[in-house]
Amino acid sequence: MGRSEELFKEAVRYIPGGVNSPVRAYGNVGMTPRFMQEATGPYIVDVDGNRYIDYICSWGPMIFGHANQEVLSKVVAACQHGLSFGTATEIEVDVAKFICDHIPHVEMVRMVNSGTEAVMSALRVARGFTGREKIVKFAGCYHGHSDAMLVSVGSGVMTAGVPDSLGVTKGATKDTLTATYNDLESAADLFSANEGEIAAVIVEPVGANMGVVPPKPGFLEGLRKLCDEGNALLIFDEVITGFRLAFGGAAEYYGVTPDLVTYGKIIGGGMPVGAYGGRREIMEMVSPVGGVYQAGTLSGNPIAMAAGITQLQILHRSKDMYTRLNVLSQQLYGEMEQLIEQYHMPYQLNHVGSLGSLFFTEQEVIDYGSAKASDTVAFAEYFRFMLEHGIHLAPSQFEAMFLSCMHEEDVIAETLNVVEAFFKSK
Ligand code: HOZ
Repeated sequence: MGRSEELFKEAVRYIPGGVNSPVRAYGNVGMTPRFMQEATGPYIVDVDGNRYIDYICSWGPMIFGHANQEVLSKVVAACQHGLSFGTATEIEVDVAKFICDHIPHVEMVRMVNSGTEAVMSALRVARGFTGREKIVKFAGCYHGHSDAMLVSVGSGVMTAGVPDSLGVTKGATKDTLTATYNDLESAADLFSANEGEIAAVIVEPVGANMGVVPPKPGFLEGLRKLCDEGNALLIFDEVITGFRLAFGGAAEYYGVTPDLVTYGKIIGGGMPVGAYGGRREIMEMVSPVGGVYQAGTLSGNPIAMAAGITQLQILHRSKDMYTRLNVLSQQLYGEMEQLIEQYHMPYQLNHVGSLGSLFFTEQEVIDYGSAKASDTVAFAEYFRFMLEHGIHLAPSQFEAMFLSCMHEEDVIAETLNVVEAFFKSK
């Protein structure tokens, strides 16, 4: 038995399922999780010393690869001054100013500690601003685990074997309306049936928690129009796409401007951070200026801010990093597409920029229903093969692959060799 197995046996005695977040339990790939101990560049190493090429990248933030030295040194320097003050600090102003200076649709921003918190707070602000209660979300989109958002959810809930979470009251979700991703008409129908009652539409501008599902041309633009006509706010959940598809996230990438945006881990360079921001008149609803209450002792924590601003500054000054990341991503996804064709694999590869998912289904994946049609047993076999051959993927059909700019040509080539070996074995 390896050290990972030993640790897992111990972990399940003290932590539900042995993990602090369900997806990483490996439950749906029929294995016990690998416990990781360190990571550098594109590589991650488990407690048994096995090295893998990592395509989780901490679920997105490690866009420069793991253990970026500039980020680490700023974090270490910040630690010397104390870990947390629970007071206002200069670095919070630096981070907020940097974001507002460089993201045109963010005029004010509030730091929180996770994407879940960011969404929960943004929804409250939208309700406070519009004086309305209903929210439209899309099936298969995941916006964190707050009660109101645990309806037709993607990510771990898709593989948990229950339709949605127990413990969420009907009251908590009665104002959550669900539309079909990439189906504008389904959203328009909700607007017609709930005229004057919808506060906001929240969407992952690229679905990335039911596997990667890109928006069809016109989908995001159509949502913008629906919101404008219905006097509702458009919220982009950019926890995954923010600062990844482009510095300005999916909003910049697709040229559609949301009223509010939520960010997650990438804004803290891997530290526990989230944020929400948007137009000044909306953000001025937030306490202590306005009547929408939201607070957090550790929000804007100086260590997280040090990591965050350093990563954002590097990202901004090396804007051609996005070009480079896209070239590497195209090498991976483009060649995977060729291999699928060459070996006549009945699979779908969806990808946008550095995000991608190989779906084990013959039908095009455009929404929750088509994503769920995937053969998760076949995915599990693929996952195990890849892991055994040194490639660390997200342990679920319904998560994304994340590349970093440290996934250079040789790393991609090594990955493609393993993908080809898997296809050959079929
Ligand atoms: N879908 C999640 C990231 N957006 C998976 C991470 C987790 O639940 O631990």
